[in-house]
Amino acid sequence: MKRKFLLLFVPAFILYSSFLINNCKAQWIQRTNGINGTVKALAVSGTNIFAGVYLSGAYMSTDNGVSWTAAGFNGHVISAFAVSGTNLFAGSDYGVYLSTNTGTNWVGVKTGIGHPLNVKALAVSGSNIFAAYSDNDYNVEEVSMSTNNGTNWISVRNGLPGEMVLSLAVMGTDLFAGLNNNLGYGGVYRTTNNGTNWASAGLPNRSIRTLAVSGTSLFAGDNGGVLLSTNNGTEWNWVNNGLTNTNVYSLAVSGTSIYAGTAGGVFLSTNNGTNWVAFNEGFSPVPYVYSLLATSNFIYAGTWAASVWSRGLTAAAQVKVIIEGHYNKANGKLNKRDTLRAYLRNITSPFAIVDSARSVIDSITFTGSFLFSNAPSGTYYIQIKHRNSIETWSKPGGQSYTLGSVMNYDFTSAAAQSYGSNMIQLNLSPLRFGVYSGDVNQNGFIDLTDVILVYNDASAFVSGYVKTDINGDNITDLTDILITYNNSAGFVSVVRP
Ligand SMILES: [Ca+2]
Ligand SMILES: [Ca+2]
Repeated sequence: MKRKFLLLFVPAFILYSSFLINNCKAQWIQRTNGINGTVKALAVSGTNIFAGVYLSGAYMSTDNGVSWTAAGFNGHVISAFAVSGTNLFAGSDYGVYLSTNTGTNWVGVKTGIGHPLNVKALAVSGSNIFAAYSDNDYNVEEVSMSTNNGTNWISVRNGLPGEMVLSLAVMGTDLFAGLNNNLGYGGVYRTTNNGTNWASAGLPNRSIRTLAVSGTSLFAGDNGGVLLSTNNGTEWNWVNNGLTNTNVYSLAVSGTSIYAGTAGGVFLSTNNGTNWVAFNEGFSPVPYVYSLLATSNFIYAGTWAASVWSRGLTAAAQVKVIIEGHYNKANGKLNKRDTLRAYLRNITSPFAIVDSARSVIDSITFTGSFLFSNAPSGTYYIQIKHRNSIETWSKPGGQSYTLGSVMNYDFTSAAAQSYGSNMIQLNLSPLRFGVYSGDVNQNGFIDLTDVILVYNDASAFVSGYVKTDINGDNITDLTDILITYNNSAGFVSVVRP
């Protein structure tokens, strides 16, 4: 008998555990509101996110990638952006353009005379702007520099072979260029004097699609994976451990996190490339990631034919809440770690939902980590929903939320922490309050209907993860009937703003 129980219990527990883990993590969300197609370039300028969509021009988002509007270059290719103060440069198939008003207007600052320039890469080093481009008519590969925000340009390619420059990266006062391998050169080149001279910095015969800098570490990505040099290109080592797709198109750095965009999604290394882990939760299907942008709060992936995806990197809101039925007064813990959904809602009518997140409430700390991905900084009500408890809102006036900062909220310390003081006291010392349990049919009232639902399941000896198990012991019985009955006798119902 015991053996049989274990055999059933173990697979159920594994399923339940993986369910919990998946629900705790932030996920990639595909952004298709106002944008679609192949995204080859991403940039942040102030609080605006820019995306270059293949043959569709530039797009801008003012709400962390949730929605997008066209920002010029309709019908064109944007392969690179660069930001210098409030100046935003775009590298297009018609040359370099500058916007000083976050994409409202663009002025051509490096365009061909009578023929287009196909810009591949841009970089800002101090007050200097570098542009790498192909001259479409004369088929010449060129690198130019401007010291005055694009008004004048000089050629700075002395020492570079005649290969196309695919990528540029700045480390201190040095500039590195990643070359295509079409004419038998390829590799990485370095200049320490703003392009007056370039010298080889290794990796000959490789097409370097992307370069990224983290401190004194230089990362290069190509079709064989990621290479790392910590001595300005004198030596390179493959750092592909855990990189299950080595077809690398893009790299991004945020703090100590290195992200690699590949033909198999995104990989993350938090130890300077020593190990990588797949960072693909939410991708469906897993896209080719052509471009990456990591800000302090979000990471953005520009994909082949699948638009922009974004994912929150922010610290999660810590919300402390007790489900009445789950509280065990004898040991001061919860009978069950259960899932809650928290919503951030506007504080003015009609109190629209701005964001939502799911988390599991810890049975000892009564706290769940809710990672909100959409909401901008502001003041919100926190609304809590649980599968068989009364929907409960935070206290009047709302809570201040700052994107990227941890928001703490404690529903347990006082009844008045809930809107309308709509909670039940569970304990005197320490003083604890909980969310009313027993709204089995989730209609906002605990009444005879709920009591009958619990009674019927109790009569049928129902067990397991069911809505009629009010106290979280996986059995529906008299205990559950009593909790529901008491709250129905007290005419408990939802109190909303
Ligand atoms: Ca009900
Ligand atoms: Ca029960």
